[in-house]
Amino acid sequence: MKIADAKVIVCSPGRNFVTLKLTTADGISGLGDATLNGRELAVASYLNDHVLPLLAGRDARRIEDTWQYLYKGAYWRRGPVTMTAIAAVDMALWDIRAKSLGVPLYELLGGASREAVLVYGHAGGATIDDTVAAVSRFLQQGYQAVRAQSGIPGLDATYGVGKAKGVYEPATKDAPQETAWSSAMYLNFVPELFARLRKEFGPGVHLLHDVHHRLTPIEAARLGQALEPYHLFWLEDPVPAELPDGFRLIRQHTTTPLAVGEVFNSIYDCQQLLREQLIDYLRATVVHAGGISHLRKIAHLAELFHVRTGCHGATDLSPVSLAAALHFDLSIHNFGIQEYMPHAAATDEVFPHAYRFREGMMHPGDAPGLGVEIDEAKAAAFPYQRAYLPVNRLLDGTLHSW
Ligand code: GCO
Ligand code: MG
Repeated sequence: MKIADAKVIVCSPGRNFVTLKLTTADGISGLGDATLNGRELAVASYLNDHVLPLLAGRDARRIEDTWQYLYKGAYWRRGPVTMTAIAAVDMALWDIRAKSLGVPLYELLGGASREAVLVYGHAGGATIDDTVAAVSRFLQQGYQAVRAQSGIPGLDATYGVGKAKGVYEPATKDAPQETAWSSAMYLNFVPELFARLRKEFGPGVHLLHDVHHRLTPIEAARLGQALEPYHLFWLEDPVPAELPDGFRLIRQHTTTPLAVGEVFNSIYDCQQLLREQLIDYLRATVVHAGGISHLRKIAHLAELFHVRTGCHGATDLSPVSLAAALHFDLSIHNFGIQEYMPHAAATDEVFPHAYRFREGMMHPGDAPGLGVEIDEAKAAAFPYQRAYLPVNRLLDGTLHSW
């Protein structure tokens, strides 16, 4: 089971994806997602220039040893580029191992802990009425959990609200979009949105909301309190995630459940939040947090502190990552919810997959391995396009978190 071939495939079927394909001497291939939105080529170079030369001839079965070799061997530990590159190798090796045994990956991870995984969809609208209509469309499709974002009166563009109906893709070609932000306007508006949503849809549906790292701790505490009557499933990324102490203050003031971690790449980013029980859901994800091997360690640590998972699953995570997340979600005990944004049709054509959605739940399918392939000929028809995530400024021009 020696690794005989390794290549990095960069394509843009609707948006950019970086995919690692490893093939063993006996002809088994595995895929890993290496997409880091807006910084894709940095990971492609890390893999091509520094990792691939180390993989030739390695035993594909030695997944943990390879992980440690790439992590400790680089000397420069952690960071999104490094950890995304390691994640891609790790995913591809798990895919190969499961395929070699003829089993879906979740069987290797301890087997299914549930029948299927609960997912949440993204509803966004320019106004409260539009958001109500968007949530209602998700419920009609069978979703049991919906994230609701709405345009804010007085602000031109808001995170989570697309210009047109359909898939929301914040990255723009060639240059970042600049958006304007006012925390005061936002804080006055959001409770009204959720009051209306609860009134329309009753207590049964799970409602979620993403603040996208924009508040100070005391502002977030105020928002958490104001939203308590509408019992959200979670309030996500209330403050920028690099300061765990910020969550202590929020926690002292509200019982609204908190989620964070889509930008985390290591167990060390998570440990204080877990140990001090400052959050309820951890959003670290397979592609940006070191792959399946590392994310399992994170989830097991979280389990000790009664924190559940809620893996990031926006469309900038490729179908390979989504499949890996679904196998992971199905297998671990402390699963909470999985984010799900369906990919564009062109993406699904490039990445045929076995996972499926039914009545608000997903299942990775029972194809051997991850259950995702890449059609390289189709991928080649969609060359890379430079794209950037937006930047956000306060009304006086000060650069703020986007
Ligand atoms: C989410 C996220 C995304 C990110 C995106 C950045 O909760 O799904 O916040 O929408 O903005 O993944 O690349
Ligand atoms: Mg988010």
